[in-house]
Amino acid sequence: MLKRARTVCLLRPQDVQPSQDDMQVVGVFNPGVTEFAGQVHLLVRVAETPREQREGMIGLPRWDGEGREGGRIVTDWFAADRVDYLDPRVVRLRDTGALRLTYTSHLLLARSRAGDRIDEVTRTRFVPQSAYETYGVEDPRITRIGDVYYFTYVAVSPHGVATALGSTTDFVQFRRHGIIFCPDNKDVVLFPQKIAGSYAALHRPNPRMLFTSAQMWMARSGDALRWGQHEFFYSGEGGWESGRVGAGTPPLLTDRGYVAIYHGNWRPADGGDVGTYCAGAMLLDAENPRKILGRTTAPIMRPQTPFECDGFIPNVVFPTGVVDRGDALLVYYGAADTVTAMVQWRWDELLAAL
Ligand code: MAN
Repeated sequence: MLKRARTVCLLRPQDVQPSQDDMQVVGVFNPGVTEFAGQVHLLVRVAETPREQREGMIGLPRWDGEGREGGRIVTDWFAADRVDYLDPRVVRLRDTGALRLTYTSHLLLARSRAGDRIDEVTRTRFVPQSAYETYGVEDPRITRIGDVYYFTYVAVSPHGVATALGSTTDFVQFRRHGIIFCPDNKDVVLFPQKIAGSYAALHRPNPRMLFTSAQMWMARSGDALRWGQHEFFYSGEGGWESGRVGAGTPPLLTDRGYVAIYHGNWRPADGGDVGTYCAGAMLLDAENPRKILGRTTAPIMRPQTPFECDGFIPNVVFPTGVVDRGDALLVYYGAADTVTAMVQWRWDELLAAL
């Protein structure tokens, strides 16, 4: 495994105020990251659960925005014995068979000058608004294209788990461009420039397909809004990638090609458990990024530190953001679905491992 030059835990749930008084923050993780105006900007996923507890009941949160601005979180209460836990995050309601999340997420902006500590947790929040976001918005990935900072994010609702696109030029006002990949699809990252005339994205369609395990696909677009020309990209090679694979950080162009950090999941056969999430790296051809030139066969990162091994979902490292610091690569990730952390690698060592 690649040697980590440095690992820092940047943000914990107790560092963040809940979005409303009756909620509590249980996770601040999976951040979208970019440099803007000389500072590292992080759009952090904030997961909240209702503060109130009721005997024999479970409270499941959802956003009551009905597409309006200024929506808020309401809690639906169910008898605990009418609900089956699929894992700590997801329950099935016995009466309807519907799935619900035990928490709900929105995005919060934090800033860092040096990239290795948070200097400011702002009050800027990107909260669910549309009917496709009722159960939350999650896991943003930021790609700068020209002067526009695009971010893909997961939109969760009774319609399924889709990926939507947002954008900003100032990190004050945010535009919504709607759903770009329909349910179920997540782990969408945009490449930072046009390649052979079109934009490219990696995406991960439904992980429960009949004929295959989870696979990463590549799509193209003329305008970064309308996506098509879908092609298979990568399906993992067993072992630490046997449960799931998905894109992690937006690809970075180097003189050897695009470097992309991705995640793989190993899931125990007996189910129930979420399994272990590790990270790997890929080198992609600059002219034809569907061509994988190199790949770290062993994970470059697996859960090791206490905050990666213990938390809401133990044993998860989930890279979502990247900053290029010349001789070093800063990779931002969610650990144990609870905290935001940063790992630093030396470029020369990472490239040698590819
Ligand atoms: C999975 C996990 C969760 C997420 C839901 C909905 O269960 O990735 O983190 O909340 O999907 O997207």
